[in-house]
Amino acid sequence: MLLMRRFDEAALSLVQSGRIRGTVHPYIGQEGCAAGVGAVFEPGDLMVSNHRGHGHCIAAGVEVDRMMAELFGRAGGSCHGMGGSMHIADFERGMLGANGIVGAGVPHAVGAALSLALDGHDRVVIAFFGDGATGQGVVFESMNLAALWSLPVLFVCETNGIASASALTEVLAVETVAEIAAAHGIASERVEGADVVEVRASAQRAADAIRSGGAPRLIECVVDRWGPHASRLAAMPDHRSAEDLAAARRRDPIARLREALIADGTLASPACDELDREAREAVEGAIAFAEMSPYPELAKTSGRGPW
Ligand SMILES: Cc1ncc(C[n+]2csc(CCOP(=O)(O)OP(=O)(O)O)c2C)c(N)n1
Repeated sequence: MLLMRRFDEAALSLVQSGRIRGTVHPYIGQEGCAAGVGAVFEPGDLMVSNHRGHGHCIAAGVEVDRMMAELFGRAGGSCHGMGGSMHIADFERGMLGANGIVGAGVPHAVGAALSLALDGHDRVVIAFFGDGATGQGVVFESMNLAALWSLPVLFVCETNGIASASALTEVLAVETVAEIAAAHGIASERVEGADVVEVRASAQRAADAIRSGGAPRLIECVVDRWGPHASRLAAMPDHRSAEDLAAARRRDPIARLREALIADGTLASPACDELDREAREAVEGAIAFAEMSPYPELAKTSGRGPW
């Protein structure tokens, strides 16, 4: 979680200071979900991500050096600098790709799961998506096929209650995404995303059921995003109240875990600080790696350039 937090704080400031171009969607506040679900991700499992995908990539084990080089558009990136923040993929780690089109990764996960099922593997495909993706018909179609064919998909919806500028309550006819899963015959659990221990336990139950030949499952992680929807040079307006944002910050999954670890004697405060220092150093190292990495040679990657 610390690495995810420090990575995205750095990404945000790199865009705002103009050192990198494009847009990044900070995962700040939602780390409990990727860390909890990622804890049950095993070698051979697969994952698809969305536009807010840095935390998911870190959970899959993608190296932050290669992620940062991707943000800098450099050849050392996991997609040789040709993907950028919203298209980080690393097949060796099982990360099939982030995706800038809302909802579009979900059918990829179902396709990958069909392939695993046909080959007889006991692997799981984790599909991260946000509550806003439920406005996309393909998400319903994907759930339907996964349930109909008993495919090994763990759908993970990160419900932060807002899709860019649209509140979930204004765009969804039901109250929870778990209800959508139920309508497709998919068993689900709704968990507090700020409680990484609870998320992990829920993910473990779901993954065990899927690996033992069960049908797909869904976890709805109720999370908070208190950072901006996206970092751009010109800030976007945020429609949420200052009180709501302050309350979201108070539910910080990292602070919560730190307090719990100190309270039960697992880690002392200096050890927690040390972990944070290591995360900051890893991100600083990733920036140095990215800046030293050359730009991709377009002629080698495509006959006509990247577009
Ligand atoms: C098909 C499509 N429509 C609209 C957009 C613009 N857009 C980018 S992110 C986003 C909000 C998505 O909300 P959600 O899936 O809940 O994820 P969150 O940003 O809340 O993490 C929108 C509308 C897009 N990228 N793709």
